[in-house]
Amino acid sequence: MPGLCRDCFEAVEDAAVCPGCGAEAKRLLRHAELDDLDVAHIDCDAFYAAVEKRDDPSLRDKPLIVGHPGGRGVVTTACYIARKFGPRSAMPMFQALRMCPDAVVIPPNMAKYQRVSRQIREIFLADTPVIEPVSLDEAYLDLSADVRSDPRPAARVLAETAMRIERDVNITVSIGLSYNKFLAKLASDLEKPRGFSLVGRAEARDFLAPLPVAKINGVGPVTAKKMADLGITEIRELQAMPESQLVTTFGKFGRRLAGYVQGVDERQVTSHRAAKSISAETTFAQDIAAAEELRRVIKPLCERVAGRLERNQVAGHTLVLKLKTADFQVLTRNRRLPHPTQQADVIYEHAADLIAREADGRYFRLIGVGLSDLCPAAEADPPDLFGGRA
Ligand code: TTP
Ligand code: MG
Repeated sequence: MPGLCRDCFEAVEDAAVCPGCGAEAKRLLRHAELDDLDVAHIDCDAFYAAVEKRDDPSLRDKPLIVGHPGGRGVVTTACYIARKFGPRSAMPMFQALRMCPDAVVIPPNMAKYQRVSRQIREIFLADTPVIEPVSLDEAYLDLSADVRSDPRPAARVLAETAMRIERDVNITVSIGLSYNKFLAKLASDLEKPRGFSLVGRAEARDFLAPLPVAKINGVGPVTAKKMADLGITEIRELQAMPESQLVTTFGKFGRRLAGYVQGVDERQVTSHRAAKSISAETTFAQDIAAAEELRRVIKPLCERVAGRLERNQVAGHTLVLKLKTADFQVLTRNRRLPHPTQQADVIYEHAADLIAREADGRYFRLIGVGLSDLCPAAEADPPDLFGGRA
């Protein structure tokens, strides 16, 4: 079976340790499809905490929590030493400190993490021009032969990239390598920290079968709850359902889901997110003038928008309210929100406020609500205000 040493990048066949540099078994990659996989997902390990440890070496061996200290604060991330005691992202700080009273707490420094993130993207650019950042600390890379001139296999390029990040940025990353984005993302999470996992075509279905449904890209808490209500908890149960049933049960997302659970994902790695918005609208059977009634109609639309934001793993920073008057005039009202959001109740609260300004007795025949200025879900709804990242 083809193999590769992650420390000296030499090919290894069946040896237990690297014959070139003596690296131990866990530093060796072995996979039947090692040279055929070319879609990567790279995610930094305990990102904010790793950057803080890098900048203050006295913290290196201590449990570290990044987050706002004090009453209502939550953990944004905990280092791997602290995680042994239980603290996790989005946990209330008082609870995390009860589990790990010796933890050092540092408030987040977003400007610094953004700088580090840019530095890492520069390193990725040496590998391929096709990079799709998902949040500050993760990105997909397309390393297929048609987008780059370097003839070395993707696995080899990535092993060197991980090393370069360790050397030049002084933090560690975990890499997932597969043949599509869905599997690459799952793979990067398998052996954190400092992991490198491969999922090939031959084992994809068996690999997916025992995983909980919440691992599926786009299955957030709302969809996971819906599945649990139907008695579906593992991917194997979705694998047994025909696509038609998935579409009936989960709407348009059911089609994508049907592919995912069989290891099929047609999404391309795209360097630039198309500028777009997510919205929902409805035309009334009879024209409406009362603000109260307009608010009642818009509520399910806000939920629909929130569901679509969640499934697309994005959040929106600008709310757009659309109204069409009985005489077919279209009004749109924009509001920049204090933070990008993915949450139905936040969308509703602002939409209801805009409705109150417009409902002056005119009759309307249509109402719509949407969010534009989309960004990765990771940047939504700051944890210190809402108790967790959406
Ligand atoms: P993650 O990649 O989810 O977490 P991580 O990098 O801290 O740890 P892991 O090794 O498991 O990848 O998120 C990246 C950063 O985003 C994280 O360092 C802090 C921030 N974040 C939040 O602010 N709130 C959250 O709920 C999560 C999960 C992350
Ligand atoms: Mg991470």
